Amino acid sequence: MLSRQQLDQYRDDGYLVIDGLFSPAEVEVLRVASEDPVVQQQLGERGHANRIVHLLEITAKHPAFKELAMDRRITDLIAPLIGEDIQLQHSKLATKPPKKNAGEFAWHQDFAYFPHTNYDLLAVMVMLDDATPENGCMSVVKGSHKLGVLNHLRDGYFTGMCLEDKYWSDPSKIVPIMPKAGGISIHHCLTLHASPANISGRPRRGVVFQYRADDAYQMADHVWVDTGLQVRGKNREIARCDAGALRLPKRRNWDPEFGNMYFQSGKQAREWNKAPAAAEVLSAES
Ligand SMILES: O=C(O)CCC(=O)C(=O)O
Repeated sequence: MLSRQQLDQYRDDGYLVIDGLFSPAEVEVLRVASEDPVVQQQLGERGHANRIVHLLEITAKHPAFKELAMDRRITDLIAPLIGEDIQLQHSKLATKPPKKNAGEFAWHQDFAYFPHTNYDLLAVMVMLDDATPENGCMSVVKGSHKLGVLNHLRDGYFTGMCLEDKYWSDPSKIVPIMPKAGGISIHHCLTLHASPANISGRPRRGVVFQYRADDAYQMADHVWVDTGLQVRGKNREIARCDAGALRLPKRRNWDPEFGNMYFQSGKQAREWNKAPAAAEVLSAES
């Protein structure tokens, strides 16, 4: 259960750190799962020895991670923040290499990647190693979840990073997020956050779950294999639309899947739309 003070902190500052949620033995089970040969092979293919890797769909790669995503200690804790009925939006193992000075992740808001019909989404990061400034722990801009969606686009295309650097220029607003192994951080989907390079010479591993209220419907970006996993309560099949006007994260060279705002038309209509409209042809002829 979150205390009144924790609820107020989440509402006012847009983040929380909770230590000691999982025991050292449970953390060890997760570390062993992250050493699984399939997981290690996929991390290797993505170059985790030299750069930050977010290995997505981690709940589908080892049962320990699916159990963790559904653990009542997490889902009951976040219910007062986003509601009783909760789905997973995505999951990942977030690794930073032991190689010094690698693993930086630029300032961004998660919601800008995958806009939904409302803002009841949050990320939980379960630490498998103590998070410290040396190993590139996340930092947040306190209170930035109240700024709305900031610009992450250049020339109309999504860049994956926020372009409004004035928001992290005041050091008094930057808070390092330092849960110990077995602890978690929670941040609102609009909280600006980043993580610097790992200079510790040791790995930094965390499991990230993005959770959403079941009435938050996704308008853009990927639908992963575990997107929509019901982790608490039920799916009421109601889309609550109170996110306002949103610019969607259009990507270059990307064929969007069904279920987002870029895929709202039938195959034939898309073909027809590529040809000049009949009205345009007529006006050109006259
Ligand atoms: O792995 C990290 O340190 C960055 C995580 C992050 O920014 C995210 O998952 O959105």
